[in-house]
Amino acid sequence: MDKDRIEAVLKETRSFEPPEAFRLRARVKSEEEYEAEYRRSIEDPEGYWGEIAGELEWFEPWQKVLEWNPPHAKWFTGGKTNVSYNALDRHLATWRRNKAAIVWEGEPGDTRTLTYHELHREVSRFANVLRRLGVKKGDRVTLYMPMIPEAAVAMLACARIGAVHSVVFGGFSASALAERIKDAGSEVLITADGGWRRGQVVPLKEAADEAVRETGIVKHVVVVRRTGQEVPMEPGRDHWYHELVEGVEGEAPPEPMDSEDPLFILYTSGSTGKPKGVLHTTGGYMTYTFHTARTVFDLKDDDTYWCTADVGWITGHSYIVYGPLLNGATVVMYEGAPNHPEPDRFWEIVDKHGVTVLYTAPTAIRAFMRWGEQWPMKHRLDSLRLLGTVGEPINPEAWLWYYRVIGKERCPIVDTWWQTETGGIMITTLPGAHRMKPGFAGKPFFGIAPEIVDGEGNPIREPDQGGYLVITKPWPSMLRTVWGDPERFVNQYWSQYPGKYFTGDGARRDAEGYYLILGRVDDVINISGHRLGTMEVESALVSHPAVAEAAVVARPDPIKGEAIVAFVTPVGDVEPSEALAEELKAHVVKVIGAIARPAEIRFAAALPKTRSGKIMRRLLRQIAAGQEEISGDISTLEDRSVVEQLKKGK
Ligand code: 6R9
Repeated sequence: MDKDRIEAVLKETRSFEPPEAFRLRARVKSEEEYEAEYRRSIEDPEGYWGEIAGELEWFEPWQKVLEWNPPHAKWFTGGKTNVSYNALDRHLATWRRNKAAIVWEGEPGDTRTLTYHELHREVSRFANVLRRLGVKKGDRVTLYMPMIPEAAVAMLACARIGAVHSVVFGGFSASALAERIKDAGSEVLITADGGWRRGQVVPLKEAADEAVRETGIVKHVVVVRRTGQEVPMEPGRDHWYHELVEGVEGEAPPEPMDSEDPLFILYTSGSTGKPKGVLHTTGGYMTYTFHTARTVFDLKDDDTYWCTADVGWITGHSYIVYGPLLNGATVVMYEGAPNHPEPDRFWEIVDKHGVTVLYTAPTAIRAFMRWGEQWPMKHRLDSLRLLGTVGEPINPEAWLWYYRVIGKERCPIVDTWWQTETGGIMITTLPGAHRMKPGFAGKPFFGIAPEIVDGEGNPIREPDQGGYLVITKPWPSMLRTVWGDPERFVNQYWSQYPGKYFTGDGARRDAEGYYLILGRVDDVINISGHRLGTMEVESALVSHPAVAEAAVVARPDPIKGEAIVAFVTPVGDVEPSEALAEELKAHVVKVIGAIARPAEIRFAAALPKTRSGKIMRRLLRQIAAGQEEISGDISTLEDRSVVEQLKKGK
């Protein structure tokens, strides 16, 4: 945990009322309105969620809103629906038919706009293609794509035919992709020749080929032509997207899905070396993302909404694709880097497309701060009316900069806390209802019952006390299981405090009920808003022949939030060197992907261990943070000379 940030939050006593002009038009207009609706949602969750779900279309009604056998929840049992139908067809009967659904901009500056009518047609054509390739309801399809409209099309096409998509972030390596394809058992992979990033081609097809070779189970690879360079195509296995959809009918009946049928798997890091396939299902996820998207982002039909995440993360699933499209919103999608060709690319996009709601990450905001105010100052930014952040705690300095320089003190900021597992936003202020406190995420969303508990699971009721953040009631978009590992689902999330969902985050609540998220309390680190398990990086390191043992910790980083420091013991006859450090960094990138590249590698003849053989991570964290004096108890440390060595071991 970053103590400096927490101190800064507590020192920052200024708070900000939602601007009056915003409040008057907001969906939730006051603290009182919020309180009344919150109370109702907690006292009568079935009535509350039944009403929201009833705003969407169901082919057959549900019998029961909630069946709760902890830790297993079923929402809208017996109900039949289809998420793609609700995100597309539902709008076609209205004036939204010709409204822009996706306004896309490629990094080189090319643009495409798809109306709801056009998006429906593209999704239906590709759904027909997938059916022809033999994909059936329940089959898993892996996506490994750049940020292009076809990524959303492919997700919605899977949803349309009842296939379970598993999107793997395009920045992951071939072996990370292979691991996820195997775990999900996907026989179909959808990818592209490449994507643009900082003017370079990210060679996705190359990595996809390597992954497919490694898995041996993929029968079809569909390739979107994006970057246009020559890529090898294996006859019979590889198909060009544009050839497959050519002349295919633009209508495809949506598969009637049971409310609890799987919608997607999304892999995320946990405290073991193996990523977890978080499973989300149909009815509850649809209802919750629909309701949170419109309420938290105050979506109106004239909004142009831009979430800068990648579809490879949960934020992209819930708040680029599903939530906004279920609301018939206009969604901006951007392919590339925020500083290409210049550090004002985001602001150029805001002005060019008239973005009204912008949802981004603290790490991006800190990077913009570093690049300087002159870049946003070159643009009007007067279309903006609401700002959001997600992915990691925001420090007050970054919050205030975002508020002043980007929002011109006119736009409320929603600091949204949630997780891959929660499916949707759980804690946030509502932009027209709540006073904002920089650094505090805010209050629970409707139907969400957070609690702060001590190590024994006793609720901490007094304000301003740190503890573990748990959720005590089921909510519609909660994960249903870990794909292929139901025990891990129970052990990971429901065993610490029986009957309560354990988030893995620490938090404290102030006297007004605002939550301050303290950060992860497990071995998960957060780099630029992306989750990584320390064990994942450690297993990548020890898979290198020169490494005998490795321990990975995070140190605070001014831009990325956290950075990886790896302590490495080389095997017997290997001499540590700068070259070896570089080689190990490259090795981690090869095994996991660029986001996992260690910022620093420190060599030592041994790692600090307790007499019972446990690596003392607390101590390593202090060393990594550059602390001269090691605080806390080191009486159990087996060999004290190790500490001196590690401090020097740069
Ligand atoms: C949506 C997403 C989840 C972890 C979560 C927490 C951190 C996310 C945050 C935040 C403080 C916020 N986190 N949002 N911490 N304030 N507004 O990011 O999902 O990738 O699964 O990460 O991210 O530590 O537990 P995911």
